[in-house]
Amino acid sequence: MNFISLKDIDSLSKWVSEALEIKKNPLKKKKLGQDKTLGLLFFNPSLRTRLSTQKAALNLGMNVIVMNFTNEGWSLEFEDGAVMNQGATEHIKEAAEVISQYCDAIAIRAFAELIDREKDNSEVVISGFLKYATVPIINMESATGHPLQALADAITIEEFKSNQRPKVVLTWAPHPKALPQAVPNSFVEMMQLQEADFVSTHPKGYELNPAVTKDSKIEYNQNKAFENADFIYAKNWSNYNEYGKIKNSDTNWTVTSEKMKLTNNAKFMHCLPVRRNVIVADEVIDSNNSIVINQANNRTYSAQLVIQKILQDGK
Ligand code: AN0
Ligand code: CP
Repeated sequence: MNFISLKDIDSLSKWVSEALEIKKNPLKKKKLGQDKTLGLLFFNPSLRTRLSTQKAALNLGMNVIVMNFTNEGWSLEFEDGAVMNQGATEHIKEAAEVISQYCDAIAIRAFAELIDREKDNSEVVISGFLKYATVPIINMESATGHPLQALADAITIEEFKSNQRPKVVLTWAPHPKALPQAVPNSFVEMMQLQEADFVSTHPKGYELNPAVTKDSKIEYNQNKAFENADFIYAKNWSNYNEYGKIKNSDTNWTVTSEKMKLTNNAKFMHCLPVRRNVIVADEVIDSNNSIVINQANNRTYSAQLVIQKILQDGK
């Protein structure tokens, strides 16, 4: 069993209730992972993913080893048949097989490079590990998705919703750096599995990959989208059509308390890290309606559920 995308979840509602059970008693399966090792490989920075996934594995009694490829570790070649006379020192073929001997599962973070859309869509790093590793692979944010985040978001919405069909709004907001589409992609895919009135709002031209959004609703007028919302989920992403470009930095898209007044007293969500007073005004993220800290807490239980399923699968 691998956990690569939302497609690996057979029933979201079942997974959410299982995660909420884990949350009630996180140490219940402390023996399940005894003498097993989880490897965490980072090709990009992290705070929550690194610590919550590690915490989840520890709750299951596992050992955890972490490797940063950002400034430690050899630079890897992913192309089969490459003549390796350039920068890369080691081929994914050896690297993945070797790491598989040390670990019972491998979790990987490898962001989109935002240069070549086809290359990012082909998920070079995750695909390389899937091809050559001999143990289960977990996605800790790849080029096109962040399913552990989306699962934590689903758990959080379940905990905070006050009606069976909440209005959930994904809103784009400005950011000074070009960011991947992974988080909004997985959020949209997760919302498509939920009973909800789901709307995305973003400037024209900021459409995500249509293969992801399919027929999900888009409202280009942010104020209109916010009307009667129960949840506002803010996130920046760079342009998908003009791939990786910043085409808009309009600060009118920042989530302010003025805009939150249009909602049905909505909860404010963001995956974090967030740029205050760029994505969201202090007054919103510091308000009682902000559930970003609860959301980050649920990262532990989404990871723990996934690791638990992988351990049980291997028995
Ligand atoms: C990353 C992103 O937008 O994909 C990670 C979010 C979890 N964010 C930044 O790089 C700021
Ligand atoms: N939300 C999230 O994945 O945070 P980190 O990038 O800090 O891991």
